Amino acid sequence: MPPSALELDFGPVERDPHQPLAAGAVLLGGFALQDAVALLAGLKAVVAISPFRHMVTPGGWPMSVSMSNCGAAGWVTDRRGYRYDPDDPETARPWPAMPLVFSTLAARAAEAAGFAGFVPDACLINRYEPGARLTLHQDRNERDFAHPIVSVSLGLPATFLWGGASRSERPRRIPLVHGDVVVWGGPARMTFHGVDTMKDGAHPLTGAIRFNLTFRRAN
Ligand code: MD3
Ligand code: FE
Repeated sequence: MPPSALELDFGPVERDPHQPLAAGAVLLGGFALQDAVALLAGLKAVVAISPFRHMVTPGGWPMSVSMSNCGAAGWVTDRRGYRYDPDDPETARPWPAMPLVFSTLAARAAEAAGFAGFVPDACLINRYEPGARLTLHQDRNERDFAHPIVSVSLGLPATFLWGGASRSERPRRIPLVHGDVVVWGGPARMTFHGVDTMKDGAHPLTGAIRFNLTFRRAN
C-alpha cells in the first residue's frame, strides 16, 4: 500500500501496534490509549488510600521511584528485603482493591500477546519524576515465573533498558510512550531490565510525571 499524503508529510500516523521485541516479549504500542483517563482515575483512587512512598532497598537507600500497589498482594522493599505483602506497611491495612479497568486491560493485553487466562493478583504502581531511574534488575519475587508480567506506561516518555540473561550484557534502549503496553513472558520473563534517568517534560494528562503499572501474578 502506498503511504498516504498525511504519512508522507508527517511520518507514520501510528507505530506498528504489535511489535515483537524478542521471544516472549511484545510491545503493544498505544494499547492503553483509550483507557488512559480511566486508568489515571483508578490510580488516583488507589493512592488516596495507599499513598506513593519512596521505599528503602535492603542496602538502606531510598529508591528514586516512588511506589504504591493495588490488588491482593503488593510488592515491598525495606531493610529486611524484597517481598509481596497482602498489607500496606504504611497503613497497616490491605492494599486497595485492583480497579476493574486495571485488571481488564491487563488480561486483554496478555491475551493479545498470547497469554490467555492471565489473572493478575498484584499491580505495582511506579511514579517517576525527572531524574528518577530504575537500575537493572530481575523480577524474581513471584511464585511462578510461567505467568507473564504486563506493563502499562502513562504520562512522560521513558527509555526502557532491556538487558539479557546476565547483568553484564549491555542493555538495548527501547522508547516507551504514553499508552504503550509491554507483555513479558516465557523466555523473556527473567531478563534484566530497568529505566534510564527520566528527562524533564510535560504531559497533558500527568504533567512532569511518568507512571508505570506492572501487573503480576505474585501468588
Ligand atoms: C521484563 N518497572 O516495576 S516495566 C518493575 O517502567 C519495573 O517502571 C519498569 O521493572 C517501569 O519491576 C519497567 C517493564 C517490565 C516489567 C517487568 C519485567 C519489563 C520486564 C519483568 C521481566 C522482564
Ligand atoms: Fe522490573
